[in-house]
Amino acid sequence: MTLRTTVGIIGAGPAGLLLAHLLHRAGVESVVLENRSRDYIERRVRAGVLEPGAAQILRDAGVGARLDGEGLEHDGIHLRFDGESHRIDFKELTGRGIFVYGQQEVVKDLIQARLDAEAPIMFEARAREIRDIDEDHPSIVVSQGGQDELLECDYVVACDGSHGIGRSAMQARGAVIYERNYPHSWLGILAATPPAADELIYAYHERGFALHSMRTPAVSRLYLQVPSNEILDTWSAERIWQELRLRLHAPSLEAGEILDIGITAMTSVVLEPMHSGRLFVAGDAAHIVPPTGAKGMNLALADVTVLAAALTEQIQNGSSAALNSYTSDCLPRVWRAQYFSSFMTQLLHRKPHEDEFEGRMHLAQLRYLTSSRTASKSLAENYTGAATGSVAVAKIGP
Ligand code: FAS
Ligand code: PHB
Repeated sequence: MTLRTTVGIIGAGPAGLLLAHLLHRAGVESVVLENRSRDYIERRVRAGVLEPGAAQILRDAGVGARLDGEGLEHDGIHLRFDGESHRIDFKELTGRGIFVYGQQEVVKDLIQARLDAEAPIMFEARAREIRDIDEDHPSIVVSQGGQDELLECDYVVACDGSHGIGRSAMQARGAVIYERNYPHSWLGILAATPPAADELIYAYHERGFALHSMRTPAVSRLYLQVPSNEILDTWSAERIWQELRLRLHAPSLEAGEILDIGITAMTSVVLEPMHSGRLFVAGDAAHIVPPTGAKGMNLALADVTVLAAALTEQIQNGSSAALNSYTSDCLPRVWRAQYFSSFMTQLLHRKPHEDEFEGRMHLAQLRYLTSSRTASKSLAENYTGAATGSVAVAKIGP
């Protein structure tokens, strides 16, 4: 059977769902294809920090009510190292804070909005192939319930994450992948225990990095640096809690039921360009950042905000300028976030076999960051997304 829509969207993560929602609000039809079940993606625990700009995008799109009602507004973070704890006051330094609101909550809010609008979203529907990308009507081969269907579109947007068919389709058309892999991963847990502090704690420790975050006043989100080839089974609950207390300098951190556990590899990836013909790529499908800078979800939401406006301009007014500049409009922000995420990762993680000279270099940089207002402000601007705003660019020459 052949289905028909204006924009075919692969993936119901933050990128695909927000894109569909923004297009719907602009009067542009789309179909969202998601290969997992609704229950699976609403329970998938991932990112947790929204920049104020991303929070405003969700509010302006009419899906910010629960964020404002249940999200935690934080004015800063803590950096801990060598027995010291230093607060970086984002609000005082930049006038901006951050919002702690689980990615799965963003996904739930956007799915609900899609269903309330009675707009098409197909769960357990796997996009297998993208065809005729250079034609006016590209199509997507979709497998659902053992049946293959063809979704005919005017445009295809791959929001299918880091292992999706969108990225491979772009690479087959000559797109280039820029990549860095880090020699460590994060072991992350979601636990039914009250946070040990009111704000996030990023801890540098000779045993390895640790991060204290949260979801609610009763649920904590915690991470430990582990070797990149770590086996989860080697980590008992007791060992996890002991290591977290030690690295975070948080003896009062209470153990609680572990509700979710997983290991996430740390890698940096950028795909250039992010569009070709009638195929566009957004979110993790186009770029991956190590989570140390809390940028992944924010970049995904920013990409599709740009793309939704550009597609609407083309479809409703026939103007292709914004669509043609999608890649060049997004890449400066993506690389800025890459740099900051890499900076935070290298600052806070000890590489395997680091010697004491390198250990003292970490501490020297951390002491500078927490004693210099200029350095603290730079970190605060990058973390809250202020650094990716419209920076005035001095024109050289006449
Ligand atoms: P997503 O990966 O969220 O969504 C892609 C969707 O496409 C998925 O639902 C997938 O099922 C679907 N899909 C894939 N192939 C398909 C196909 N062929 N057909 C149909 N559907 C298909 N970021 C942070 O900032 N902080 C964190 O702590 C953090 N932790 C993370 C932990 C893990 C395990 C992972 C994988 C990522 C983490 N991230 C984190 C990054 C993450 O938050 C991403 O930036 C965010 O999910 C990006 O959203 P999307 O681009 O929508 O991609
Ligand atoms: C989270 O709360 O999941 C989180 C917060 C900050 C990060 C990464 C993850 O840098």
